Amino acid sequence: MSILQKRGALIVLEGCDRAGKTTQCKKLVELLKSEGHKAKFMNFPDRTTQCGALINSYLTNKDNFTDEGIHLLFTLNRWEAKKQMEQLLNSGTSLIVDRYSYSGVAFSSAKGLDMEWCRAPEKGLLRPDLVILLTLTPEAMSKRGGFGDERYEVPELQKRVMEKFLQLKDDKYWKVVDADKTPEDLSYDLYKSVIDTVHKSALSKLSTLW
Ligand code: Z5A
Ligand code: MG
Repeated sequence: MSILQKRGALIVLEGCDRAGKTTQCKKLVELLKSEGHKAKFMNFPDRTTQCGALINSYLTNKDNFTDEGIHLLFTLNRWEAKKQMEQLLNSGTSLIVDRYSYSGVAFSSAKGLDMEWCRAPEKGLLRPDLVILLTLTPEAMSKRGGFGDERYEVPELQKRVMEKFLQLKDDKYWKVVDADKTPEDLSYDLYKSVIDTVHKSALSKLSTLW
């Protein structure tokens, strides 16, 4: 008799700068682990790879690329992680991922690139089981302190990016959540959807974008 290996869920958090994506991803991993689930935090861009180092030097204004060039580097940064993600998911580890292809398409198209062109190189990457889009009103955002020094941390661009996220939203597997809560209240809210997705995805097949 074969024993069915349950797979892990691929869960992505997206949203604007300072919405609390990193904080929540890490809290969700802790909560899953505390209930006996295998879970791992991942983030994009992953600045630790060679490609990620180029992205980092672009974001911190030390280097420059064309809009098309940096778009493809962000995509490559996800392609280089695909195999490892697949192996972890198939061995039963849920991945809680801080930004993914949707940031790639939203940021590049907000800068003026054609959205279909931006989507094309993401085709074939793993499709998340759940995407949580964290939103903040401009008032709530202003309470979180000033923008940092990175290239994209300007209000006009962040506003256009949020419009692009809403265009990419697919109601079948997206959930939009107002992030203007304490970190504890927010993770309590998110955990319900996360655990539900972990249970639902366990016996389904992984699929790919788009
Ligand atoms: N980018 C792209 O163009 N193409 C791509 O394909 C990808 C990304 C993947 C760097 O991303 C840039 O790369 C990003 C998009 C672009 N540019 N922008 N903007 P990143 O992920 O490295 O950085 P970020 O997401 O923009 O910023 P962030 O500061 O990491 O935001 P966050 O993760 O959402 O927030 P946080 O670190 O959890 O919290 C921010 C602060 O708020 C911190 O002081 C916390 O203590 C505080 N905080 C967190 N939660 C709360 C709550 N609930 N209440 C009050 N205060 C809170
Ligand atoms: Mg972050």
